Amino acid sequence: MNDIALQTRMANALRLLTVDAIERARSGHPGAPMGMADIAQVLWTRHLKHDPGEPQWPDRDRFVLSNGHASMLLYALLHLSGYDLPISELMRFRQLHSKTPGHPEVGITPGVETTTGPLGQGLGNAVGMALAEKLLAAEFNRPGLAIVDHHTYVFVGDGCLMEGISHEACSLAGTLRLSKLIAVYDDNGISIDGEVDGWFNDDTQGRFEAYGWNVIADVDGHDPDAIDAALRQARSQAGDANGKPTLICCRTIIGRGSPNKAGTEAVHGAPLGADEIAQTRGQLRWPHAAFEIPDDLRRAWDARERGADARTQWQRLFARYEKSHPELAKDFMRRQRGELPEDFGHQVQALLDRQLAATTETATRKASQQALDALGPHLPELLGGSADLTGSNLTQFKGSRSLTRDHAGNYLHYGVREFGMAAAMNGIALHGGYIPYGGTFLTFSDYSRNAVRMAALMKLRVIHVFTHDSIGLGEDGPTHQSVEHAASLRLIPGLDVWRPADAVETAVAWRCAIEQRQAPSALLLSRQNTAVLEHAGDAADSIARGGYVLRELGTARVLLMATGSEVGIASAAQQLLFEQGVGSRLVSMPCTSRFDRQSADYRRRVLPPELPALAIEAGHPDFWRKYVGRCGAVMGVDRFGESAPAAELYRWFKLTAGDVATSAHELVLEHAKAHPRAPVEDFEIVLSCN
Ligand SMILES: Cc1ncc(C[n+]2csc(CCOP(=O)(O)OP(=O)(O)O)c2C)c(N)n1
Ligand SMILES: [Mg+2]
Repeated sequence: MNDIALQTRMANALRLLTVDAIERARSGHPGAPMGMADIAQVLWTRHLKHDPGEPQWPDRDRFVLSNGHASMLLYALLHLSGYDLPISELMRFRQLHSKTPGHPEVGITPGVETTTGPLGQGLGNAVGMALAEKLLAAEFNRPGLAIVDHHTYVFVGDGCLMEGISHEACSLAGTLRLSKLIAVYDDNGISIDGEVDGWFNDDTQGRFEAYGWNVIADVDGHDPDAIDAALRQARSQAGDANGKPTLICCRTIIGRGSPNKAGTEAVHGAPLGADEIAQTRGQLRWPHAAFEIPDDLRRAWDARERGADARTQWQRLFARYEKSHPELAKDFMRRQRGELPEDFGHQVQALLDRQLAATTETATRKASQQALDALGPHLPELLGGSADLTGSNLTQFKGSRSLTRDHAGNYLHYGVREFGMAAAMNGIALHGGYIPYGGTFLTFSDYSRNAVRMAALMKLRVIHVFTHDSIGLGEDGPTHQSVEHAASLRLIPGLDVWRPADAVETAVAWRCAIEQRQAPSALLLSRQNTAVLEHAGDAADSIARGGYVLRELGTARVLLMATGSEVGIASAAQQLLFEQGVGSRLVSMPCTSRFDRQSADYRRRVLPPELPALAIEAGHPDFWRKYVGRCGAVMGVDRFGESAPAAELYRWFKLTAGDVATSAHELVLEHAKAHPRAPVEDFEIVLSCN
């Protein structure tokens, strides 16, 4: 297709759908869609391999709109290409429960590959997608049967490239030579505050070349032939072993087509207004009413036939692959569906049996490695890694292979790039074929936090291994000791935060995280050894409920609830209390969100409201208030830590078994005072129990 006039009209269709939808919603960002319309038209009609009738087809190209505020561009593209996104949905842009939310959201609009809006993260997702493609190709392709062979295209704006994550993600992509990653930079010189020259004056070309990227500079982003040539050039080297990712820098005019606002920040994020839209129609010679697209343009845009052809071709290829490699083909499809191998349950059971019989104290990070050692070899889809803390996070299991730019593998040394790692893991999960997990210290979860949040929003099976989870890490001191992190991660809706107490709970946490297909998990693990706890035979089921009665000692007058390394301490306190004549119940709460999802009846049975409750966790106490109530008590750490050996810190912060027993006593007394009919005379109150 090289009819320039037709292409310009096709791009103008994107522009007008954008401005009309935004005007109708009285909200949105017309600037970037109008500026990138020509680029989008060329990419989507001449290069992108996609099938609107089958948006999930495995070998489609991936398209990511990292500058997600340009969402109307994507909706217009999907609509015109023939996806199940009728014009009525474009007319409901940004309205409650429409298929056209404010920023693109995966799972809501067919054809949207990832949720974008937090600038820079889409680029991080795209790096993960391109990596998944490269690894999957290395694993599954056979001579003459390249069943995995697609590109990842990502649009980025100035904002994406200003964000720090773009450095992490692009440095990694260059290092790993992700040659099928093609980023298109909307170099319009404008962001919200105005001309970016005052705050973004990098040599972008030099920067990306230094990362090991190909850079195609100075492309006129409004010249379809120039854009096409750049895309061709980017694709031509994409299959080479030494190929590089490509950045195409397109000079564009933000809001192009708007006579009075183009080229200014005024068009970035506000409706043009009726007058300006009328003038835009004039300037673009667009005689059609709002939401009206002439038939010839509809035909030119319609990608259904071309898409179905491409998919059918792939299906034929896959049928041949299936014939010559039936086992591989079966495994490929299983992994695409996100299903686990048939023997997964058996492997988990064997691990659980071993851990239930174990008698040595172990750190839960070590128990996590044992779980990986047991399960990893049977789960080829596990794709692990760490942000340069492999030896501390214990994330690499026996027999797993480190991948490099030249060798495939199932373990990635992400380098010191926590946010980049988390965003890439989201991309890997979105791509399909892998279950990504990655490690860092819990304290640095703050660095990755928004990507963890995005995983939860997108309902992705991504597993974060956060070790060194409290003051219990000891000598590294307050910079490394988590205080508020467990509580604050638990506030992310849809994220299961596990803080297992021993090897058995750790094994169950891994099982649940792997089986949980529609949500991310964070495993908070100790550096220091934790006690060996005695479990009932059906422990695995109880643990999977997120909270359960671990031990009842005597007739309970007080309820102790704890997580992670503090369960052992609470258990020792329970013993002390018992010896002093105070019965208690010990509840382990390895995953509060799972506990919250249990029936009200179950929750009441585990935490009977009449029993005064004391929560113990070496972290911020506020979170536990919802479980202990106004009359309960919480023992935690509400200030920053200190540098010292772990045992000394537990004494300093009053989190020893003796401290817990003392507090439990006080609570029992207070409760007795507040509830005079409680039978306090039955047992001896000992106030000092050191
Ligand atoms: C992480 C993050 N910070 C801030 C914002 C708010 N924001 C949305 S668009 C934008 C400006 C982006 O500039 P640019 O990428 O050049 O977009 P253009 O104005 O060219 O469309 C900002 C600051 C955001 N979406 N994400
Ligand atoms: Mg800009």
